[in-house]
Amino acid sequence: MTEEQKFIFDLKGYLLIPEVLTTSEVDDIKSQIDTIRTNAEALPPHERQFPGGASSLLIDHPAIIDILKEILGEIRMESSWFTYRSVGNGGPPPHGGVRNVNPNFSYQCTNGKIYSALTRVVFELNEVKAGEGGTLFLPGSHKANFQIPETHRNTDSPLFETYSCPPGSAIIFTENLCHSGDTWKNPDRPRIAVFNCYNFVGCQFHKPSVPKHIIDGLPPEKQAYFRNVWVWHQGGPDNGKNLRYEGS
Ligand SMILES: O=C(O)CCC(=O)C(=O)O
Repeated sequence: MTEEQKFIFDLKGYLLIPEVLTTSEVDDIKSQIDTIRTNAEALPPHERQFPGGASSLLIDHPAIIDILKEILGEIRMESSWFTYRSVGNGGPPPHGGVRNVNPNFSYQCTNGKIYSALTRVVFELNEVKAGEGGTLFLPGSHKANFQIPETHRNTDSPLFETYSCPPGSAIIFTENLCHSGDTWKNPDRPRIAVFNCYNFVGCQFHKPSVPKHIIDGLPPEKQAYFRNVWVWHQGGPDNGKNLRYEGS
C-alpha cells in the first residue's frame, strides 16, 4: 500500500484502484455469474455460489491482499456475493458512519497504522460512470464525531460521492464509512459487481454464510481465509500462525 493510498483511504474511508483484473479474468467471472443466474446446475456444486469457481481468484487477488493486510492485519473473509442490477434496480439504503468502539466497526489510525475493521472490496465487472449507480460514499464519515443529520443520511445529500471506473476495478472501503447502494440508471449495460467482505482474523460480524461445500472446493491457501475466529494457537499446526481451515 503506497503512502498516497494510505492517505486517501484514511481521509475518505475508501480507495479506488482502477483495472486490477485482466479482461479474461473479468470475462470468466461474468460468465460464471451468467451461468449461476440462468443455469446454475451446469456448474459443479462448489462453483454455484461465490466465492467458488472463477470468482475465487478475487479472494486473495494480488492487487488487494497486501492492502487488506496493511489495514486489517491478519484477515479472514466473511462473505462474497455479486449483484446484477439492470436499469431501475436499487441497492441498500445508507448505513454506517460515526466513530464507535465496536471492534467490527472501530476505524482507527494511530502512529501511521490503520485499523479498518470490517472491510468491503467491490469489484466492478462493467464500466461505471459517476452518477450511473455505483456505490455512494459519505467521505470521512468513518471517523465522524457527530451523528449524521437525517438530511445527509440520504442519497440526495450533496455530501455523498461516487466514482467512474473501467471494468475490472476494485473499490476498498471500511464498512464504518456511511455508504449506500444506488439505483442503476444506464439502460445500455447492467451493473455487475462483486462484494467481498473481510475482517480481522479475531473478529466476526456476519453469521457465516459461505457453505462448507463451497469452501471445501477451494484450494487450501484460499480455504484458510475461512478458518474459525481466533488469533493464536500455541503449538498449532502452523506454529501458531493460524493458516489452516479447520472445517466447520
Ligand atoms: O449496493 C451497493 O452498491 C452497496 C452495497 C453495500 O451497502 C454494502 O456492501 O455494505
